[in-house]
Amino acid sequence: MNMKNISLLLSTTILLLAVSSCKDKKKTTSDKEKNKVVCNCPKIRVCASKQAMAAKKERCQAWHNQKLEAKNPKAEKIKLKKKELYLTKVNPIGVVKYFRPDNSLACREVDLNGDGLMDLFYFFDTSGKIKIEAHQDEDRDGIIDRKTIFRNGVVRKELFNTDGDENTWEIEKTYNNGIITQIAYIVINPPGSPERVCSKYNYYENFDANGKLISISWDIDCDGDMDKVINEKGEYSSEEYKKFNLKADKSIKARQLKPEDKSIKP
Ligand SMILES: [Ca+2]
Ligand SMILES: [Ca+2]
Ligand SMILES: [Ca+2]
Repeated sequence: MNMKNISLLLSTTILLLAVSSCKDKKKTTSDKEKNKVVCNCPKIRVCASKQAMAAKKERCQAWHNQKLEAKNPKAEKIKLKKKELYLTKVNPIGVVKYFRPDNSLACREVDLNGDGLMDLFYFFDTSGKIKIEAHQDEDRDGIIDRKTIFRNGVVRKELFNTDGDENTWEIEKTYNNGIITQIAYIVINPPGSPERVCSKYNYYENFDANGKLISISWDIDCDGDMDKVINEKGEYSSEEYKKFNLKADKSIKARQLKPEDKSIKP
């Protein structure tokens, strides 16, 4: 067995130990503590559910299948060819590339910290040259925390996952030619609101063509219509709302945007 194989085996063993260690910890947790499972794994180890790990391993193939199906539901599934690129002896799998049968690049996966787990996933168009999406797992739990969508190779949207559920994105940033135009959030409504958390975006920050914040609006009763607006004039304007693609409640309250009013989140 050469050094490369030994280090790969060692890394895999460490990973398996780490996953089983996290699993064992969960098993021994009492009912009372079910919601606050703490993993004592050392930093290099990874605490993630089996499902999240499996999804991470098959992310490229699954994404490719989804795109094919969206174009043509009857399209035949294509098995991508995998090519692993070993960077160093301590970094057993640095980059993995997946190719279509015509040899165009479908995905590129990157292990940023050398723990053998992929952290960054790039997905390419059928030419294999233009990036369509990038997914990033920022805390090595197997769940994607940030998704970037490109148009003509330039960032169009950035989606952030703050609740560990990849089916919902809690923050959405929209760009026009690389300049921010809107940030949509799901924020907690004030006490006394009909619903404290809406199922869709309920707070928007809107920017002008230069990326300057000019308006903030908030739907506090989750009906999809904005109830509060803060803008430069301190008045509700239906024209302005149309521009931002937002609807307003009849009783919408407006106040003036002050210099200290800033984006609530980065
Ligand atoms: Ca994550
Ligand atoms: Ca989510
Ligand atoms: Ca509303």
